[in-house]
Amino acid sequence: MGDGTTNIGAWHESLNMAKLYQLPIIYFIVNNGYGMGLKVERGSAEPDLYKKGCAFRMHGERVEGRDILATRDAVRRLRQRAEEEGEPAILEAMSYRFRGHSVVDPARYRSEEEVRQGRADDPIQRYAHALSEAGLIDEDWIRQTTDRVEREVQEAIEFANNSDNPRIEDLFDFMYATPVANMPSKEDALEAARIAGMEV
Ligand SMILES: Cc1ncc(C[n+]2csc(CCOP(=O)(O)OP(=O)(O)O)c2C)c(N)n1
Repeated sequence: MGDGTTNIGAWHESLNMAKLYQLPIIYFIVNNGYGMGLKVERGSAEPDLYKKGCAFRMHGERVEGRDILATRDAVRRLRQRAEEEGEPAILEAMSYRFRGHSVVDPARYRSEEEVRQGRADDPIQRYAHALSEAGLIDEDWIRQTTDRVEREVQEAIEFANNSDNPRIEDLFDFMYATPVANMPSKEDALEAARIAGMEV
């Protein structure tokens, strides 16, 4: 989840239930410094987000999220605890948001210098560097992989642009693993669309 989620009441209720019922859950928070345009320190009375489970006696810790291996190790450890001891935990992965919250957010609430510094610590480049240092990959491999991924992404964008819009009656398909009580049926969705004046 994002850091913004940790200020919502439902999240705190979920922590309480997870601890009471000893559910094997890892709450993995990506703390990228901002919830929409709000700095974490301005939106959360406790900006050390991993501490937010203390009211429920839930273990929490922070990891450098830009360090892929450190993050993997922390998740492994907490996963083992969750599975073997039924101990839920919070893991806060520190990060930085390169762009605005969405395409309509020009991110004027932060300086260009801050963004420049944040971008300088790119986790993908950091890991590529670590792999190069270990002699596992070289410049050629990095270039070829970058080109291949770029091609794949462009193809996916073209596929999406050339596809028909989804149908309104398919709105709830593939959203939940199990049936949800009171979920609108396809007929309800169609009826709502008709009432809204859409052609269905
Ligand atoms: C239940 C709910 N409340 C409020 C919102 C409105 N909202 C959309 S994004 C957001 C903040 C998200 O913050 P974060 O997860 O840190 O995402 P980031 O800004 O880093 O993309 C809020 C409050 C929402 N989508 N859902």
